[in-house]
Order: sequence, then C-alpha cells, then structure tokens
Amino acid sequence: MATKKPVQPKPAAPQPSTPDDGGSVVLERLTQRTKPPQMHQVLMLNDDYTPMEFVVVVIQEFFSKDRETATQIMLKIHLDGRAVCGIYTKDVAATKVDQVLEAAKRAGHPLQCVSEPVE
Ligand code: TYC
Repeated sequence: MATKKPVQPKPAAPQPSTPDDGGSVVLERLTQRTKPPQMHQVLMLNDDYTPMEFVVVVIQEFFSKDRETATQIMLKIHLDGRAVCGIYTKDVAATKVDQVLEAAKRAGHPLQCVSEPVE
C-alpha cells in the first residue's frame, strides 16, 4: 500500500544580499488576511398591545438611541411592521434580543425582537 508523504511547508527562500545593505532587514507589509465579522441586524416587530412609550424606552436603553431617534424607530415599526434598531456582531446582537425579550416579559408585554445576518 502506498503511503502519502506529509506535505511540508516550503522553507522561506534565502534573501539576496547586496554589498551595500549593511545587514539591515526590510519588513514587508503583510496583506490583511482576516475578514471582518458577519454583522447581524436586530429588528423589533410590531404588535397591537405593547405601549408605544415602552418601546421608545427599550430602544433608548438597549440600542443607545436618543429619545427622538427612538421615537422615529418605534413609529417605523408601528407603521411598517418592523424596523432595524441596530447592527452588531452576532453575539452582541443575540444579547440585545435577549435583553429586549427579558424586559418585555418582565413588563408583561408581547413585544418581539429578532436578529438576522446583514447581506
Ligand atoms: N403597535 C403598538 C401600539 O399601537 C406600538 C408598538 C410599536 C408595538 C412598536 C410594538 O415594536 C413595537 N400600541
């Protein structure tokens, strides 16, 4: 049975030296290889029962919006059925959803919140 030889990484090619380089080392800028993380948007959904004021306070508190911006987002949810409250990395977005759902549950409101990857 033929066994495969493990693939060894190629050793770095020796750097050519010029008579006048004085032994100094030139560091080349490496290409950025890490991709930025996939971002997730947190959407809040409309319902017929959660008070508008509660939604505005939740958006201010958990999405760091001023009162005017929070009111505009709440009205967009009310009119369109949903709106983006913020965009975060996956874990942070999941935490925001948990915080909103927990606050709504504590207050006895049916407010719903979801997160989804941004295209
Ligand atoms: N539609 C609700 C009302 O009329 C208000 C509301 C807004 C509820 C946004 C949920 O995510 C929401 N009281």
